[in-house]
Amino acid sequence: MALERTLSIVKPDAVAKNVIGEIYSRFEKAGLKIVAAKMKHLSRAEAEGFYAVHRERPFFNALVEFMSSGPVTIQALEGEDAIAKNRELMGATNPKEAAAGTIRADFADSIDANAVHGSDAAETAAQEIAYFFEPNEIFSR
Ligand code: RTP
Ligand code: MG
Repeated sequence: MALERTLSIVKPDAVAKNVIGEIYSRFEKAGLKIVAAKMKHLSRAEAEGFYAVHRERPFFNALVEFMSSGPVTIQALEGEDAIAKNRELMGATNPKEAAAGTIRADFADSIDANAVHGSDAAETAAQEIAYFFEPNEIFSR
């Protein structure tokens, strides 16, 4: 197992539902440490840049619209197998398909408003963390 970092976002729907703490608590109980954190209302351009890999997808516009619709919290999580562990805690993209007890099963309303983002691989995790955090904003523990 490798010590990894991953980029996590609590999306606008979950911030509006007042469950930031509940979600942070799941990370901590699973052994993931929050090593960087901020709250931000993404501009359209910031959301477009973040999800640039999905630019050609039919859902891109809706995704950007949603991600810039209200404040989010952005955090870097650190731990053994952090990338896969976070994806496991999140559950499937579509909350209807998410396993019981996952964040999306418990807090997401739809495939668009699905509560959280998590990096999907080591390379994207590094890029995504660098997109939002300067090295001196990350506190490895
Ligand atoms: P995320 O990047 O937000 O962590 O989600 P994910 O890896 O589980 O899913 P991804 O394929 O990367 O898609 C990014 C976000 O786009 C929306 N989406 N809509 N209507 C659709 O078919 C569809 N597919 C994806 C979701 O909100 C997803 O989180
Ligand atoms: Mg993704």
